[in-house]
Amino acid sequence: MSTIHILHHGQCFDGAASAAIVTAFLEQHLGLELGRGIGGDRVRYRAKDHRPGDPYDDDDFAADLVASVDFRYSQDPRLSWFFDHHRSAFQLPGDREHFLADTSGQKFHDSSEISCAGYIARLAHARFGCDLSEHSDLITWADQIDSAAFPTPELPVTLNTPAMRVMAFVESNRDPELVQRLITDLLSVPLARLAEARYVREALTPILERHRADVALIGRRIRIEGIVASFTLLDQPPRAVNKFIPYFHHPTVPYVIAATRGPGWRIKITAGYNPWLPKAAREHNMADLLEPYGGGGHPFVAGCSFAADEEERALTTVRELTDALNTGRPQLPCPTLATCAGHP
Ligand SMILES: [Mn+2]
Repeated sequence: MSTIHILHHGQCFDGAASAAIVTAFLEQHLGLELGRGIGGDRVRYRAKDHRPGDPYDDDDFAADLVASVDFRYSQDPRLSWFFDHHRSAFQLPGDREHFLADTSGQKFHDSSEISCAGYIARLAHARFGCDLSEHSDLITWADQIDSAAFPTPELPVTLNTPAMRVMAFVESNRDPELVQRLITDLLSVPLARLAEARYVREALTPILERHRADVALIGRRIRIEGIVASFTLLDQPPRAVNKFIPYFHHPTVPYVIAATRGPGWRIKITAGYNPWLPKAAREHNMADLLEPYGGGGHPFVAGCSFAADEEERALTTVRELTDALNTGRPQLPCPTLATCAGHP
């Protein structure tokens, strides 16, 4: 029996959705029976993490058919299908040239696509005449989650909807067998039922508890000065903090400055513009703002990092960034402080 490896961006909702969608595409296009009926034995999903150099292992390609989705390019001749939308897809010398020289018609990249799962479905239809509309709910959520186009901050912060719960599960799960099970389920189990599956609920219980504690903690720590909300978690163990939490507490504050701890207790300073305010109303460039501190990023979100023991420097930086954003502007309180204060 031939084997299929689907390599996908790990701990990412779009990565898992892309793995499911490419399976559905290959089933239709090649006339195979993959995910269902064979118990997933024939298809192995392999979650990939970014790392310096080549992120792939040799045995990633030890299969009869290998597809990589929502992740970096590989020049390995055993890669038969490739779909990605990351600007960072081509990092190793020769990657881009190798991709451009490909004549298989099975390798695709478009950095204007908002999700890879949506990209695969749209290409499958346009190029190969495959109809994946049976998975439209999954595709719509992948588009929304990967482009962070949430209608309100409540959605990604309260994690009350099935898709957001499945997202939280995917982002925290490192168990390869549960990766395999979840992606197989994405093909046949509606998100509403999947979010209630025992293995998803059991894994989520402690995660949601920690997340809710962080939501409350950040709510208490936030200081509003003029057009800036800032908070520091330097006394807290390193962890990824949901970047939407400040906007959940203060929906109309334009800018957020945060000091948190990352891997190795390094201090991370981030500056962001409220994604729910009009893009054109942004008056400061976050990347320019962070550049003097050795940081960088995009106009809307940027960051810099300091050594674990540079707490004084971090606090001074938060102070300076807050002042810089407020400079030349009246020191008005957050315009919706009344609303914010009444927020749960
Ligand atoms: Mn993606």
